[in-house]
Amino acid sequence: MDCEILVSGVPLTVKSVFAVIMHQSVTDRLSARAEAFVRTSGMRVNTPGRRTRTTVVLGRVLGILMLVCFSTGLYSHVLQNPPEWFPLSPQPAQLYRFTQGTHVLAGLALVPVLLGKLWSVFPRLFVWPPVTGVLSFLERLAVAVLVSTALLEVALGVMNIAQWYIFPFSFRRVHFALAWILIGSIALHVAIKLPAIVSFWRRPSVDSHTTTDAPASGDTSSHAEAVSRRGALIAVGTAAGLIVATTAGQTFAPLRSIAFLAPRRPYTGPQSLPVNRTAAEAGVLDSARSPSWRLTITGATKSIELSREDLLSMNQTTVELPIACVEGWSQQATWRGVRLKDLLELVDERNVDVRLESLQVRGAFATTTMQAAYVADPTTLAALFLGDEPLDIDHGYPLRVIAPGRPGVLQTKWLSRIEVIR
Ligand SMILES: Nc1nc2c(c(=O)[nH]1)N[C@H]1C(S)=C(S)[C@@H](COP(=O)(O)O)O[C@H]1N2
Ligand SMILES: [Mo]
Repeated sequence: MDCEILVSGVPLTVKSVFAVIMHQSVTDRLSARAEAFVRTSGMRVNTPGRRTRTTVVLGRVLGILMLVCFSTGLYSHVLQNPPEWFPLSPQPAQLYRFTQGTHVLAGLALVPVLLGKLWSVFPRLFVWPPVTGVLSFLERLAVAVLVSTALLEVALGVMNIAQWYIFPFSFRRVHFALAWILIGSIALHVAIKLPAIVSFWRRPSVDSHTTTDAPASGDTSSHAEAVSRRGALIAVGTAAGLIVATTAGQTFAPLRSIAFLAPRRPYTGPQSLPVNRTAAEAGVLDSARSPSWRLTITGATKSIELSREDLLSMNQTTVELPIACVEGWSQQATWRGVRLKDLLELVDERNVDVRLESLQVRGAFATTTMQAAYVADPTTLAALFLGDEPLDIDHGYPLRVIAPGRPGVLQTKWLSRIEVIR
């Protein structure tokens, strides 16, 4: 049938293309070289640690961590770019803190698991010839995309939380796009490997003879040099555990004293709260301290200006809300100020989306958007105080936004203008 001819014809084509590009004797020599390289570089193809079970176990852990990162990342993305249909909810107030803390911790735990998984399949990168048919071509393509995207995605994430912005593109857009490529290539990879995975887990007894550290018969590696499967998993697990334990303190305060890897630690910085961008970095030192500062509130029919004294004379509300940075650190704090919805009532507006503008002239977070659900929440404030003191200039003096359940990037500091969006 047509279909069969097509399916069996393509591998022939792939092979013949290879034969044209490389003369048969050249491929033979390359193949021998690759084998010699594998042997001399000390990579023991048959080392127990490299056998299938390690690969499958690491693959599962990797898959789970990647799904956790993907779903929490998607949530973070949606909060920052909400589609019309998405039911935004300010409560629970701690939800984003939890999802984003998890995103970053799972992403960091991914580093040793990813490296361990690569180590466990490394010799197969030297299998020759590299492509034997349509399925093997797809398989290799999926793996190549999967490996390169995973490494790049994790590297970008780590660079971002370390605030090492050497890339000339928008981190968020690239991180988001790569996430989709990654999840797609994982789906393809798992689909192709499914028969192997299923048959492997259906026959656990076959493998039980080789679960010890001793090399199986026919194994060319020496016992002493063999890295045990258990050892490999323990090494990866320990590395992941150490990374998580020494970073988790950035969001889970009881572990803060051992948060050696955390770029930001709770209870540090002015007023015992970390700062992401200082007033000096935002270029607002003078404008924020200026006595002529006013908050402008603009509705459809009315616009008003309020001084700090005007705001202080209004009804004050105290709330306990976290700053939950997209970079994974978070901290609960006590804020006092005027309810945002009370301010909008002054211009006869309720149930509206607003644009929040800061004194900052440049920068991605100089202006943000807040949807009606957050504006209406009784704990959403234009905050004047942090704890019992007026806001430190680095925390947004004279006025900042604090709302429940939102990414830190949207908690606009040095607020100067609230404008209703039509
Ligand atoms: N105008 C302005 N507001 C801003 C930022 C900024 O760069 N400019 N950074 C945001 C980020 S990324 C975070 S995590 C929080 C941190 O608030 P804090 O510095 O008071 O802890 O402020 C947010 N508000
Ligand atoms: Mo942030």
